Amino acid sequence: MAFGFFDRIKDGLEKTRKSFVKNVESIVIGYAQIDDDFLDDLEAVMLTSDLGPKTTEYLMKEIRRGVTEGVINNTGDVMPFMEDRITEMLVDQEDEIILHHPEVILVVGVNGVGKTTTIAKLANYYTKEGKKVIIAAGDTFRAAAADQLSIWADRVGVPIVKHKEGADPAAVVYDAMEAAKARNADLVIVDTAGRLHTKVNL
Ligand SMILES: Nc1nc2c(ncn2[C@@H]2O[C@H](COP(=O)(O)OP(=O)(O)OP(=O)(O)O)[C@@H](O)[C@H]2O)c(=O)[nH]1
Ligand SMILES: [Mg+2]
Repeated sequence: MAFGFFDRIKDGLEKTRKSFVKNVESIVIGYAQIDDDFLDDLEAVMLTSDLGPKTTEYLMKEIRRGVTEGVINNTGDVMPFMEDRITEMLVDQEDEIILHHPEVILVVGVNGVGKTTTIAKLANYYTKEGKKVIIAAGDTFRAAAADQLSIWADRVGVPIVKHKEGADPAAVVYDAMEAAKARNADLVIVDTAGRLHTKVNL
């Protein structure tokens, strides 16, 4: 079988996963016991691996508790402990996200952080879950942004609502909501132009 598009996504994430695991393992090997330096290094790896400050803070709290309660006795116990905690967190998030009809996910963020790519992943995930998804090309600012999203929409097999470059993003979202209601869609995922907090006009 050809090395398909989803294999490439899986492969891409695999590299991130492997480097995270490798970095944790190298700290585990580097320290004979759990001390403050070990915990500091571990925290740094989590933050630089993009686990995010909230998740990192939660995991560090859990790990410290694990150490105090004697569940974690040496550095080798840390990785399995983290795996369990992370699995729990992911399972907890399996809850139904569609509370409104249609539900809207507005994806915002700094330029180039992966908004459009993440929308494709979300659209694929929820389509496979049996949800009816529509995506809205709310990034009318960057040339070719709507084309990029259209390619993803084709690959995933979901309809896209888009206007011309430079159009009012709110009008795109309005049309997407109308389309979602007319087609009885479950989920509208809205792409937006990348923006920095300093660009007031965006
Ligand atoms: N390694 C890796 N690369 C990613 C991931 N998500 C997106 N990318 C890449 O990052 C680059 C930017 O991704 P986009 O999805 O276009 O980012 P964006 O936030 O929509 O960008 P703007 O619309 O320009 O603000 C592309 O080359 C993607 O292939 C990811 O999870 N891992
Ligand atoms: Mg984008």
